[in-house]
Amino acid sequence: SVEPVTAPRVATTESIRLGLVEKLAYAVGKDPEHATLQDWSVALGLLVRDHVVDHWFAATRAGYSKHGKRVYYLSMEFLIGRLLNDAIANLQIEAPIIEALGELGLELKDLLGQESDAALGNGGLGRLAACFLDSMSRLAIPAYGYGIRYEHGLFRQRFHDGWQIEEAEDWLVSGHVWEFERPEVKYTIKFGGHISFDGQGQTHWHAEQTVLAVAYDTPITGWKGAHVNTLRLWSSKPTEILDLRRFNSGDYLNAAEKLIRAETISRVLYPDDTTAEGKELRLKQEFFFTSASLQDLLRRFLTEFSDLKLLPDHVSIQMNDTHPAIAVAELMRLLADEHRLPFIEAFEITRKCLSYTNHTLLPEALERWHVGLFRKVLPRHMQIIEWIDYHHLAEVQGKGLPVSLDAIRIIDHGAEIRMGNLAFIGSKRVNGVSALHTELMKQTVFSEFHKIYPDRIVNQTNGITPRRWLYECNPPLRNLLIEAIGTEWIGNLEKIDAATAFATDASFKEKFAAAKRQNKLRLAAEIKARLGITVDPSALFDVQIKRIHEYKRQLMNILETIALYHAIRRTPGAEWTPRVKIFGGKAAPGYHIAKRIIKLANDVAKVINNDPIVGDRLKVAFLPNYNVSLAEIIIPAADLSEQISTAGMEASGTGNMKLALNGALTIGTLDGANVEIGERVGPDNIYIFGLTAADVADIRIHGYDPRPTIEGDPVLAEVMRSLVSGEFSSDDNGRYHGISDVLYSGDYFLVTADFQAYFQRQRDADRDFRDSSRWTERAILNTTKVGWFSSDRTIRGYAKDVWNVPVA
Ligand code: 26Q
Repeated sequence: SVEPVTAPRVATTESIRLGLVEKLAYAVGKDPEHATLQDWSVALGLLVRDHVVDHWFAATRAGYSKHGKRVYYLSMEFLIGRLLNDAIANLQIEAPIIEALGELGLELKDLLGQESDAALGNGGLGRLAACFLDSMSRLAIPAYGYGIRYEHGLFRQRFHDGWQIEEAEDWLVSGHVWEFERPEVKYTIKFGGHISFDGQGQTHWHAEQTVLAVAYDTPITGWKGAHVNTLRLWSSKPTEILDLRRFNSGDYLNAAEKLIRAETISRVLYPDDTTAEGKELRLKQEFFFTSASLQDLLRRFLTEFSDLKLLPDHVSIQMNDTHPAIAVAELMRLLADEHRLPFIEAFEITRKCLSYTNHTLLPEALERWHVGLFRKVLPRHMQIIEWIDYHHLAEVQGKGLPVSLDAIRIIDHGAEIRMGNLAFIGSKRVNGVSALHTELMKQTVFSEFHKIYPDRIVNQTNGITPRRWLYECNPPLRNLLIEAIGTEWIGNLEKIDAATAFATDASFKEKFAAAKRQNKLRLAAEIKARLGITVDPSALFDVQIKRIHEYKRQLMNILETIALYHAIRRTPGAEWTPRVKIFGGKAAPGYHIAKRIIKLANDVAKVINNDPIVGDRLKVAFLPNYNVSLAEIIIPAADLSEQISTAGMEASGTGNMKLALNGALTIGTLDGANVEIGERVGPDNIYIFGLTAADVADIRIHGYDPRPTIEGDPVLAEVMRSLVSGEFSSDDNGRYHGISDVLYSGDYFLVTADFQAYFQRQRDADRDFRDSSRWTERAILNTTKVGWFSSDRTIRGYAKDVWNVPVA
C-alpha cells in the first residue's frame, strides 16, 4: 500500500532554503544564477503550496465532516487577491522564509510583489465571498466555495489624459500556482433546445448546446492551518475538442467554432457591479456554474447517502445575491427530472437547502430576465419556474393573507422573471448585510414576502477577515498589538478590545503614531512611483476607495475638494491642515457619468497639484487600477475614511470596516454598516453628517429642488460655477456642464442636499487633526472597538441562524 502524507511538514530555515532551490530547479526549470524574481516567486509559491497541501489532506483525513453537514457558497465572484502572503501568514512560517531568502540574497516582499492579483470579482460582494472562505476555514466549517474560473478577471484600469482606459486582465499568464486542475471532475451543462415528455413520466431536455464544466481547486488555509477548505472554480470546455470532419475538409475556422463557443462562457468577468443588463452570455454563465456546482454536491452526497430526502440535513447552499438564483429551478430539475422525485417533494427539499443573501435595494440592480430569452436558453427551467410561481401563489392564496400577489409573482406581467422573487421563494433564509439594510429589505423590496414569511428574513452584518486586513497588510500595527496584548486577537478579533486600555498610554500612542507614519511613508512612495506626485506624510490622508458610483458620491468629495481649494487660494496664510485626497476605484466601462467623474477628479488634481499657492496644503491623488493589492497598501495609511453614500443606498460597505480597523476615522452618512460602526466607536470617534435614510425617503416622496440649496450656499455656488466656467477643463469648457446639469436638475443622489453638512464635518476633522495626540487616541479606539466586524463573527451568525452547522 502507498503511505499517505500523515503530518504537515515543519518549516525550518534549512528546509525552506533547500526546498526553494529544488523547486526552482525541478518545477521552474532554472538554476539560481539565471532565475528572475518571478522564477523565485513561483518556486516559493510551489514550496508554500506543499505546506498548504499537507494541512489540506490532514483536515480532510481528520474526518471532521464525516456524515456532517457541508456548506456550499455559490458566488459569481471571488475577489481573492494574492495568496502567497496569505498562506505564509496563516501557516505562521514567515520567519524561516525570510531567513532562508536572506541566505539566498532575496527579500520576501520583492517575491510577493511578483504574484498576480486574482481579481475574479468587481468589488464588495466578491471580496466578501473571499473573506467568508477565510473565516469558514478559521472556524473549521466543512465548506466549498463554488464559482467561475474566469480566464480574464476584472479589467485593468489606466488613465489616458485623465480618462479611464480599460485593458484586458491576464492573471493566468504568468502561472497561477494555487490551483489544481481536476480533469476527471467534469459535468455536462446544457443550453437551449426543447423539452419532450415520454409516456413513462420521464422528461427529456434535447439541448441545442452542451459544454463541459471542469473543476479547478484552490486550497483555502485557515488561521494556523487548523483547517483548509476548497474553492472550486469551473472552467468551460467543449464536449469534443475538434470537429475532425470539418477540419479534414479544410474548414479550419468552423472546425474550431464549437471550441470557441464553449470556452467563451468562462472567458471574462462582467465588469458591471450594478445595472443588471439582460445579456445572454451572462445568463449562461450563471447557469453554467450553478448547474456544475449542484451536480457536484449531489454526486458527493450520493456517495455517502442514497435517500435524497436527507439532503437538507447534509447540505446548506448559500446564494451570493441572485446571480446563482437559477439554483432554485436547477436543483428542482435535478431532483425531479434526473432523480425522479415528485415535483412537490423536490420543491420541499429545495426550500430547505437554499438560502439567499441580498446585497442591494437599487431597483436597477435587481436581476430580471425577459421570458423570451430565458425560455430560449433554459427551456426546462422556464417550465419549472412557471410551476413554482403557480404553486406558490396557490399556497399563499390558501393562507388568506392581505398581500399583493403582483409583488410576489416570479413572472412579472408574463414578461420578465424576477430573480429576487425566485430566490426568496426558494430559500429557507434570506438575509441582508447590515442592520439598516435588512430593515429596509423588510420595508421595501420584500415587504409583501415579509408579511407571509415573518421569520425568513434575518440580518447578518458583513465582516472582514482580520488576517488579511490587519495582520498581513499592516505589520507595524500588528507587531505593536502583539507586543501590547498578545496574539489572541488574530483568530478572535473581539479580543482586540483589550488594547482599549492603551488608548491613553503615552508610549503606546507614540508607537501607534509611528506605525501609522511608517504606513503613510509606504503609501507616499507608491503615490510618487505611480503618479509622480510628492505628498507630505504628515498631512491628513483622506481616502475614498471603492467602485465609482453616483450613489457612493465621489462627486461630493470632489466638490468639497474644490471648495477647500478655493478657500486656500483666498487666504493661503490661514491655519490649514495639510491634506492629501486619495482616490481609487474603477467605473463600469459603460457607465458614462462614472467615467466622467474620474476625469473630473483627475482634472481637479492636475490644477490643484500644480498650483504653487496651494503647495503642500492640498494634494489630490487618484491611484489607477485600484485592486486588493493596492487596498492593502492604502488602507493602513489612511487617517480619514470616506463613507459618504446617499443614506439607504449602500447595503453595508466593507471598506469602512477595513479602514476603521486600521485606525482611520470615518466621515460618513448613517448608511449601511456605518451605523453599526458608529455604535461601537462612539459619536466622538466618527464624523457622521447628513440626511438619514428616512429623510431621503421623505425627500423622494415630496420632490427635491436643488437650486435654492445651491444658491443659498455661497461655497457650493462658487464650486458649481467652477464646473461650468472651465476652471478645471480649460481645454474644453463644456466638459462638466453635464455634471452641473445633473446636480441642478433633480440631483437624485442628493449631493447638493448633503454638501454643507459634509463640508462642515470636514472642517471639524481639519481642526481635530491638528491635535495629533488626541487624534491618535481616537484612531486607537477605532482599531480596538471594531473587533465585532470580523468575518469570523459574521460566519458564526450564518452557521447558527442560516446553515445550522457547528463551528470550532
Ligand atoms: C448583475 C447582473 C449582470 C452583471 C453584473 C451584475 C452584478 C455584479 C456585481 C451586480 C452586482 C454586483 C456587485 C454588488 C456588490 O458588490 N454589492 C456590495 O456588496 C457588499 C457586500 O455585501 C456591500 O458591502 C456593498 O454595500 C454592496 O454595494
